Amino acid sequence: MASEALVVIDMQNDFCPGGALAVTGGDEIVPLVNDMIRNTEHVVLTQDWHPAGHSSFASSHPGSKPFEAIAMSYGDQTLWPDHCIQGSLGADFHSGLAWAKAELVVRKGFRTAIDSYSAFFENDHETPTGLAGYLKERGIGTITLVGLATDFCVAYSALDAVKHGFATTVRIDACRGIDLDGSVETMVDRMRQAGVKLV
Ligand code: VGL
Ligand code: ZN
Repeated sequence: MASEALVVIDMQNDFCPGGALAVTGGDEIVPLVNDMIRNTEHVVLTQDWHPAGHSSFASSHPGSKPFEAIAMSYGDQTLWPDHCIQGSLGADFHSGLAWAKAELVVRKGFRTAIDSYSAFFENDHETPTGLAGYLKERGIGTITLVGLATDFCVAYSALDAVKHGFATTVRIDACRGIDLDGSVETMVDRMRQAGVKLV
């Protein structure tokens, strides 16, 4: 029988207040996410995990500033402050997150030349992370997504989940967004149109 999983996206220090790419209210959702972890049988976490000098960092492109977009071989890429560097404190999960129960941690963004918002594909929309195969092999057909950030990693993960045929819910109350130029509204619309259930 197909079962379900909770996928907790990027609940890391750098996306919480005080972090390098802080999402407003990012830490507020920790208690709710913990309740959901407690109440779901299968839990998967993602962890943004960049090498120093990653190509998504504005610091790797002289003359560019964080939050500008540049053209990469795989399409437009927003540039970010240095964040979630492999092994750094900023890349650790929020200290209040009840992560111990997780059956899998998917790390993403570890290739210098390409960013990865989605838990399923890198930003070329081609290179798989392995998560779809893992879930399918485990008989998991239904997923609920929570975490950071609504308009980037959560949204792209949800869109790819639907493409893979998973029944996909985003618990919007357990997410917080970065919101660059209305990107939360844009991505919420895109998710709804794609058939993601937004609760
Ligand atoms: C994210 C920007 C850069 C996210 C990760 O988790 O939404 N956003 N890296
Ligand atoms: Zn990142």
